[in-house]
Amino acid sequence: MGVLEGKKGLILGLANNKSIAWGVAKACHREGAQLGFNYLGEALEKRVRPLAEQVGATIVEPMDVSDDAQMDDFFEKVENQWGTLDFLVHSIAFANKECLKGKFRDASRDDFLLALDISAYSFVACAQRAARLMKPGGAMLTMSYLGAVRAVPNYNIMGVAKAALEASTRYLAQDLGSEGIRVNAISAGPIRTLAASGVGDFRKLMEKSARGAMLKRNVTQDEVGNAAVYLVSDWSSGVTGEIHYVDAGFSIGAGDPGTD
Ligand code: NAD
Ligand code: 0WE
Repeated sequence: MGVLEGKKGLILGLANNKSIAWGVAKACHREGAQLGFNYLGEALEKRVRPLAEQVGATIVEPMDVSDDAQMDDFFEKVENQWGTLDFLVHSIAFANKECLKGKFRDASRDDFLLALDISAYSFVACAQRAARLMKPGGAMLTMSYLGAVRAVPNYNIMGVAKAALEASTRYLAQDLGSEGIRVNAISAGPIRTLAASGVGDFRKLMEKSARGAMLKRNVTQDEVGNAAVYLVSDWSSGVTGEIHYVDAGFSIGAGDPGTD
């Protein structure tokens, strides 16, 4: 009997079988959860629907998190089909590609607002709609990165967005704590996904991160998935407002692999 047996959960941000959301989906399905997904646009529907079917999804609907009307429609469908919700996993980020290289200071107002809107505010927008469907025991989870708390070369505006996302995690935990709903984040080490493939020199970053990690390797989508199961399940019932690192120990080190 899986630890998520009888629970219904949304996994937002599945793009393909390399997505962190896919690692989370497989782990949650293995543990007995009933799952629902969104997709961004018709191009991704072709990829997302077959994956969703593999894990027996009962909801697969479009939602662009930059559009309040699409968000309302999506959560209305969830309410009509499921009535209640036990957990939500937010695995969504976006910034203009040109912002992930060169100088942070070159970001325009629109670049800044877009990155913060899609990568940070969208978690708040999901939380306010999901909370209405949750009973005490509900749990929400988002995906962050070390660039929230350290200056990582080229991560730039996304680091500012992740800082806002992590602070939002704490304030949502404060708001929803009295309703018995927990809110946490995973800070994952670098993983080769669609969002990472657009990034120049990602191979270098992966190599450096493996060398600097205590485990001398990088983490996988499946490892993030297993940690996600813990954070959305009753096993973590005493944990909220937490940023849980799944980074093979990179962040406890000096970040400089030195001469070893
Ligand atoms: P991914 O490309 O597979 O997932 C990103 C998702 O965001 C996609 O499904 C995309 O459709 C969705 N998205 C973007 N804009 C959207 C919008 N307007 N509306 C709805 N959905 C939108 O890449 P991933 O690496 O799995 O990223 C998932 C999360 O994990 C992100 O928050 C990312 O910052 C975080 N993260 C990634 C890494 C990494 O190295 N890959 C490390 C730590 C954290
Ligand atoms: O959060 C991320 C990536 C987020 C991301 C990626 C892209 C690429 C394609 C957001 N927006 C876009 N926009 C695009 O057009 N990560 C944690 C992975 C990542 O990205 C980096 C990293 C790491 C790690 C960019 C620079 C430096 C390090």
